[in-house]
Amino acid sequence: MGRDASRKRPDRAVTVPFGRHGTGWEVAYAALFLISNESSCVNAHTLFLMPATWPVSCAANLRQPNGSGIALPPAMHNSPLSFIDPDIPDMSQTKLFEPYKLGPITLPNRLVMAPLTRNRAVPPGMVPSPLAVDYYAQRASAGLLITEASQVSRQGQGYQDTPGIYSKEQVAGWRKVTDRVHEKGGRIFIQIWHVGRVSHDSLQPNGGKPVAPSAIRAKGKTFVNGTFTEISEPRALELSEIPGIIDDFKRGTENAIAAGFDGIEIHGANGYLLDQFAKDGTNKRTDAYGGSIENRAKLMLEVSKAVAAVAGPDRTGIRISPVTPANDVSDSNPQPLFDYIVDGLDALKLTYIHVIEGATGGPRDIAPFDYASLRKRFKQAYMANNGYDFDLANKVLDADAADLVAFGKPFISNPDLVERLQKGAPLNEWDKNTFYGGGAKGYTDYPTLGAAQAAE
Ligand code: 8OZ
Repeated sequence: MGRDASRKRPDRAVTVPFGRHGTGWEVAYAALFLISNESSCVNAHTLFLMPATWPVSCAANLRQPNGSGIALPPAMHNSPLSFIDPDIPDMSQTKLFEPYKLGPITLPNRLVMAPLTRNRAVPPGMVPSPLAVDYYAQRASAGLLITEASQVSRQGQGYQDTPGIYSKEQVAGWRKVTDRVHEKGGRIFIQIWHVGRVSHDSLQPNGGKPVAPSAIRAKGKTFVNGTFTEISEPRALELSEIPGIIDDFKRGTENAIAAGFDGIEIHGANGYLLDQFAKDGTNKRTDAYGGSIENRAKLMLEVSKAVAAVAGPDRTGIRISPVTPANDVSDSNPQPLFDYIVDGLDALKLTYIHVIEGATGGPRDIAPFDYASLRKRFKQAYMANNGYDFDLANKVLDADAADLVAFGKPFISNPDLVERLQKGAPLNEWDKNTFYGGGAKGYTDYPTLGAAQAAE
């Protein structure tokens, strides 16, 4: 850490370490984190199925543009006066803080809050928690907020207490979120998903099997009924069921618009249904949705087309993860597959591709892949994600290799991440024990810089 950071920062991790004695599932998740090498750069997406050996990386250096810890001197903590300190880089001049025009929406900066699963929806209706209103509104200074993944149908749910976007009650719950975010001057997209095979019978309508392109069980666990459980054996979707899946995404989009969202992000990443169809490790179909690259990419592109037809392409983005091993997914030749997919997304004129570079929450270089090829093929915005720190984010923006950069965990613990980075101020550390499930603790109670200083 920088000079006085350890003394001055409102460091929650120091006061709320792994000593929680709860019996909730957040504790179980935390245990999994401990198994997974305590990697500070493992993000929310990875805990279930990722190897245990990834190196510690980005948490502490997110705000360190020059590789050394940057923290405000005491005088700046306490004084409204600003002065020039040669040791403190002027971070407000970096490209990360420049506005960006995303279709019809002007983003005041290039920092995007990544979709982050928080598992606090209210059962049985899977309605967004009233706390979600505060949680998202607190983070409204992000250039763009992307919500946690929200299932387009009951069949599309894979984990306990994730919110949906298929019922009137869910729309009403989300409407409260979007209204408050807009009142606070923010912009918010909803991420819509179908988990496919990454689910459990007990979450499925009538206790049926989760659906997949092919009946291949994912190695790994999901969290249901308060415990970690093996992912269930899936069944292959009938060809005749596929239009229904596309309709579910379409209805989710209509509902999202009714709920006041500024746009939609399709979850095409991390080994969920659309990624399962695209990749040949999970798709062994012999019909029009299997075999060739064109056939495997078909569902992702058809869903994209359907969503864009409802929301408008300039309000439709998609998240992809060409080489991630998340949720036991793999492809024997991802470059031509994703070159083809991105050509298709470009033809649909979607507003952004959100690309998880490398293994979700893990090594960026897990497999060779030419992301510049995707950047070249896609004329609208390129949103980069995975293991970015302040330095790398500015580097890729300066090199025009990306337009936007999505950050995950730092946004969990820093509602005012943008302001903190602009000021070179210390960051709160996150408490892994409260990532998944629970209430306000670790959700809406992380202090802003102003609140932390007032409390000092
Ligand atoms: C963490 C826990 C459960 C799901 C993803 C939506 O992997 C997720 C997710 C992340 O994209």
